[in-house]
Amino acid sequence: MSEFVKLWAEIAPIGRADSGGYLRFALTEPELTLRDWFRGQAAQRDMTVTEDGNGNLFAWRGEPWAPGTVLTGSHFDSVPHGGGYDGPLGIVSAFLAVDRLPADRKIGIAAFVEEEGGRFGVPCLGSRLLTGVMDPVKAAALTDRDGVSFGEALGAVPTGADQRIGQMAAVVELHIEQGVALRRPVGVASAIWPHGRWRMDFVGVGDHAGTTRMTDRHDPMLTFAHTVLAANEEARLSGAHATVGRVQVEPNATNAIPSLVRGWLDARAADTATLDHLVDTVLKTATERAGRDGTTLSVTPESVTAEVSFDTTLAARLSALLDDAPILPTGAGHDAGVLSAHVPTAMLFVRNPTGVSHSPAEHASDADCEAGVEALARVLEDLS
Ligand code: HGY
Ligand code: MN
Ligand code: MN
Ligand code: MN
Repeated sequence: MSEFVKLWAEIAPIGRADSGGYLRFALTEPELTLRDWFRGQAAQRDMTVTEDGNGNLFAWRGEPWAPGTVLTGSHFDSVPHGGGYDGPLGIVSAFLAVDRLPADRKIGIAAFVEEEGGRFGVPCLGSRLLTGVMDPVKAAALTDRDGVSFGEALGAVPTGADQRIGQMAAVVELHIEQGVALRRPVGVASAIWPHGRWRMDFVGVGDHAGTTRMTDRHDPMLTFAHTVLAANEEARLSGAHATVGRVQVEPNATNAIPSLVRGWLDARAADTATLDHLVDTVLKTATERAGRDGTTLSVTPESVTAEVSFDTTLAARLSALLDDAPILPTGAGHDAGVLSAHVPTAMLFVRNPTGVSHSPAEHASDADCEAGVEALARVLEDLS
């Protein structure tokens, strides 16, 4: 049994649901258990563990935050019923890669908090706080579905920006591929598509489903439905990606016309102009439809992320180091994308045979994961 298979078996059961997917929400019991596992792995390697005041966890070989350190790692949290590789693969691979390095190399391994935004709604929350992109007070006030705030879950207002991230020599995040471009076990990221999330609140007039004439209704579900159709159509027309999820309906009864329907638009495109056009078109259509339905729409942009172009020299250097590994863009957001504005940053992707992610069906072969560990070790050795 390979070291990877052994370590992977240790975390695989943690937070797994009957669906086969994972419910590993930030700072909830399964993710806290993974954090304990992380501390155990660090202890086995005599690595120093630190937690910043933002909920991010680190293991250091050498002095914590020592200038010139190469930082790797990823996140533990998942989307609801997401796959087990998205995030944890980068952390397990990091510990195994460190085992292959000369003892004097300064390496940090990070487990960033709330990368998916699956609990508090804002993705890459930990890396945005660390780099000063997210206001700590605003972050503390974010709430989950049960009304618990991030500040309560963390036990304090986050401490926010830590300038020491700029002292790192480089950041390298290994991640399962979320798509089907790779024909080889490992690839190198070139860019992250511009993307963002927009919270849309459709407000209508709650009423009786059985006694209210159709002509008298102001039904936000109708406006919402037209918006979903518009998002799907415009994305198909422009080659972009649009999804409406995290839907809440109030009062969500069978026999009551809702008063509120809330949905989050997740929009992404290969370039900013296409993304802007997509979002403008969707919101214009939604507003026009609301006028017809006698409902109102309010839109809150959240975590809009500009295109990330990873350091091309670094990407080319790693591709060459990895026998001309393919260099490819991704439509998925990552902590590495946030960090890339502050440190020379690279991402390695491990092949995903079906491309499926954010689903219990997400999978990568043990052989490809082991190739990922080997590649990460070579990259960390080269950079450190
Ligand atoms: O949603 C994303 O782009 C990433 O998987 N967090
Ligand atoms: Mn993800
Ligand atoms: Mn991820
Ligand atoms: Mn158009």
